[in-house]
Amino acid sequence: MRRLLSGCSSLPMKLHVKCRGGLYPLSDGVQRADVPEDRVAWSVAWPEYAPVAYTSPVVPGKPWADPELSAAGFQPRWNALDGGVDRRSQQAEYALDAAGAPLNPVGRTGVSGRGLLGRWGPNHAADPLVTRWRRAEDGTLWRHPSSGRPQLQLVTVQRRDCGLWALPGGMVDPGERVTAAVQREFQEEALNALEASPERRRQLAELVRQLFAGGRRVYAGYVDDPRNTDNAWMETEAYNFHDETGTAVGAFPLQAGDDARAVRWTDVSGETELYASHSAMVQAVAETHGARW
Ligand code: RP5
Repeated sequence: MRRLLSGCSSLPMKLHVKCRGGLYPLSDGVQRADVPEDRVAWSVAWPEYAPVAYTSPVVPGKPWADPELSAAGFQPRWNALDGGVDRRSQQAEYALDAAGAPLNPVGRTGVSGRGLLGRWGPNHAADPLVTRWRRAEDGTLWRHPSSGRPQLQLVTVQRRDCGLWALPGGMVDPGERVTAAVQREFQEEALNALEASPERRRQLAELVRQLFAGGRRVYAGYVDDPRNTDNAWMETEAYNFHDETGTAVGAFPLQAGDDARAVRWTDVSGETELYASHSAMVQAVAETHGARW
């Protein structure tokens, strides 16, 4: 399914592939109810649909999580900015089910509740795509032997939770601007800023601020994240920060931190397998730059 989002590239993104079928991540055996492709959409009537109810025991009581829908005093403003918490979807205005829970705007996932996600409805993230050109040993652009196209390299991190390589993104904190979150997450995951001295942290922040000043938004919307459920799902805003000469990012002292186990420059191509639907975002960026895919 291709999505065309205003102000963003059209992404060749398949939706509900990674959040449908199989075991729910880190759940100790919670099996998603089977949802055939032609029954993903809520518009297809399916009275017998029986998703497995699951909210991970790690969620309740966390500062980043909502309470249960029935909790006293919890009166969320759906599809609206709710204090610091943005409950608006970039995908579509969402409906509520009979119990008053937001319904995943893309469709069924085989699991109800929140799974590993804290918010009912959209859980907003920010993702940086930091790119440079792959270069040959003599410093000239490397070109693919048959297509003659140059190739992008991308900063990726290995996630601690599943071991997959991913964009170094993360959740937007309540009240935080997305452009600030994308810089903060890059510093924490790809530069290990949380363990740097205050002086070093300031230097890293300045390096990132300079490169990220020229960022371009490449996607805003739903993410096919394996944690998604019928009532809680990931959305992101992704920005490309491209260093044409490679001189600015050459100064980045890549070091994994926070949720990242490892960090590296990855050569980008159609074989690049990444977490959730990150590959589709990378493909859009490669095409924009006329790079090999
Ligand atoms: C993905 O999960 C987003 O695209 C983002 O990269 C990530 C945010 O979740 P955490 O890395 O904070 O778990 O859906």
